[in-house]
Amino acid sequence: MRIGGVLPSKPGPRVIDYDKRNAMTTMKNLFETAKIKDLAPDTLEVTSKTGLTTDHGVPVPDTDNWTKSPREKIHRFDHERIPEQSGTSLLFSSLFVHARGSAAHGYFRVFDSSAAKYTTAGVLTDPSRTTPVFVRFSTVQGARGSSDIVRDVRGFATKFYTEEGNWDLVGNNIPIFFIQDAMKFPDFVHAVKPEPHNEVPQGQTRIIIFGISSPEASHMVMWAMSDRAIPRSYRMMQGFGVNTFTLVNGEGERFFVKFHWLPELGVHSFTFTAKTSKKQSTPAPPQNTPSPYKSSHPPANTTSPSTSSTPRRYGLEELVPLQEIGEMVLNRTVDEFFAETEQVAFCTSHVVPGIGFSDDPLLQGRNFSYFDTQITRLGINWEQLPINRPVCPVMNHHRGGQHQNRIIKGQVNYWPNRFQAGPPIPKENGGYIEFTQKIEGMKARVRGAKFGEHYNQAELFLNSLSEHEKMHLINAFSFELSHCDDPQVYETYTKLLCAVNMDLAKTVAANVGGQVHSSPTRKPHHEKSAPLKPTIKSRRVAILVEAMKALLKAGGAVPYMIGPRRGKIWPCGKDGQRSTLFDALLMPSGQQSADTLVASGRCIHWVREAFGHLKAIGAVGEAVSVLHRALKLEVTQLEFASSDDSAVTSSYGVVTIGKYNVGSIATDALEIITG
Ligand code: HDE
Repeated sequence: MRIGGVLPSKPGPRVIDYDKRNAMTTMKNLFETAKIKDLAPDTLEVTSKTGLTTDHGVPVPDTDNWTKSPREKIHRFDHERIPEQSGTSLLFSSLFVHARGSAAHGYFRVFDSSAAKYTTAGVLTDPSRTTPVFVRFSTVQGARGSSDIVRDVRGFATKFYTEEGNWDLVGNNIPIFFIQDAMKFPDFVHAVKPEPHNEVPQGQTRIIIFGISSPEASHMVMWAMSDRAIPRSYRMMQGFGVNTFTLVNGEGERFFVKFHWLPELGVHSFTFTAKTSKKQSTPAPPQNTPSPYKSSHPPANTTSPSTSSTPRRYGLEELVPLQEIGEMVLNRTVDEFFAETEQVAFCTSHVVPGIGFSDDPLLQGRNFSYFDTQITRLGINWEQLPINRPVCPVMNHHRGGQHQNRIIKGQVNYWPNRFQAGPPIPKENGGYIEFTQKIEGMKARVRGAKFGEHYNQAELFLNSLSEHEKMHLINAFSFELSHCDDPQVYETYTKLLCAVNMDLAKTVAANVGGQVHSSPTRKPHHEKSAPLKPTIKSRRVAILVEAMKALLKAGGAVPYMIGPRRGKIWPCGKDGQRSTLFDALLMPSGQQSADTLVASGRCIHWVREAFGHLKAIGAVGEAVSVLHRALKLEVTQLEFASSDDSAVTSSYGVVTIGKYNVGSIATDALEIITG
């Protein structure tokens, strides 16, 4: 037995052992200081021979499937974080995942009581109610101070302060998830977060690393590599409850439901590849700070289409149509980031009467994990914090704990008691009743057979993308995989892609220098979902007017840009806005204007950069020559319209418009911009 930490009762005189000290200063021993030796007994190298056990040493045969009892893995995960060190101050412990966020206040209202056939929940059925909400949007992987425009899933967590208590709908902007059982979550998060030995990289896609050994992630990885993972703003992305919940109506009937948010402004993405995110983040205006925001909230027994040209989720929407039942408006930003955005805490287990849970093993695990994690983050009384507390009365017999704010008068803190004080509330008076159901079958720690198919939906997602979206996806896969130096990663992943789509697998393999496979590992179904209606709302379109201004100034005129309302003109030079900050670029016609643009190195660079970042580009009449000058080195096949009225759209997303057809500019521009 080794006994540590025992000090001699009387320390003797300090004797310096010169031989030992000299030995320690040689290069070899510099790495073997007394401290390193001291730490050695506590250091364990993980190898293929060090098998898994619980914290109390019992061998573990399965870490991926959830049963109610062995919760240690999730428990440990929930309490993994300690307060974050930041500069000279200690910030309160950040969320482990979803650490970087922005939040806003608002309200939710249903259009009518049509959902009453599914649920008794007043928040979903009573049109006379205005339910306050607080929504926190977030990225998943990065730490609290990381960029919020990286390729990542976005969190979309909504707290409804209803008359019957708080309902937390803790969702994401992608309708599915990487794993099927919550028990895998700690492994998944560890794999996508910075590496444990050096805490890098920060806020970057590491999902493929996890995906190589977890084919169940295939569908979600497709979404993560698509433009959906680089939303243009939190105001322009969908939200999904992801898990299946249940609704119970007045007759006691139960329905399965998936909750969806559809943004008024449409679903838009940054059109850049991962490598350009730095360019995008530095000078960007606060794209992701919520401003008045409007989205509809259609809980229904279905998934829903989105409003971008990206596809529907499963094709199930065709079978069970979406029902829009209400609208959420976010109209107020927070007064203090820490007190509101940082301290807000959500729990999937928080539902109100009329809403319940399915048996989805992901949801069941989440119902345990969120409450548990808040205990570490905010303490056991976290629900008393101003941003978290309900707007309806709270009374129970829970007492004490750190930071207890409430002073409860009276002699009893238990039930039943002889005063009948603090009695349970029966169902007739609004008490929450669990849905009663008959259950039969085996109880075993295994994954059900229906969880075994991983590629059909991934293929459906890919098939449903438009051509330019496919191109973005291929670029994203190629970019991410070419940054994995270990051939095992890119070889395994391109092989896995053969089960999704052979063309995708071949192109990516060729791009990353991996093995190009010739035969699919699965029979493709070739199905696709209908695309969704695009919208130009809120798109930022750059119009290159620099040349015209210069021209007018040279002639002694005082140029004004006149439009139906006041707007801004930004310089495109070194200190101005980059082309990467816009969704599209339009260059007006005019010979002198075009000549000035062609002569300006900055403008040419601007156009090239826009093209390189896959922006929609429109050129009218003589401005086509600017495209020639800027792009001819890169694109030989680019077609250009002659100077008549026609418009030509090339497969590169560039449209050129005839000289005189001013009327068609808006239509064509709209078409290319919305893809
Ligand atoms: Fe979370 N998740 N999660 N998650 N999650 C957390 O809770 C967890 C999952 C989501 O803005 C944590 O308060 C498990 C799916 C959002 O405050 C933690 C599993 C979805 C947020 C946690 C999942 C989400 C979180 C970390 C099972 C989409 C941020 C801190 C696989 C529906 C909420 C915290 C905010 C946060 C656990 C999976 C969304 C650790 C065990 C699926 C939006 O408790």
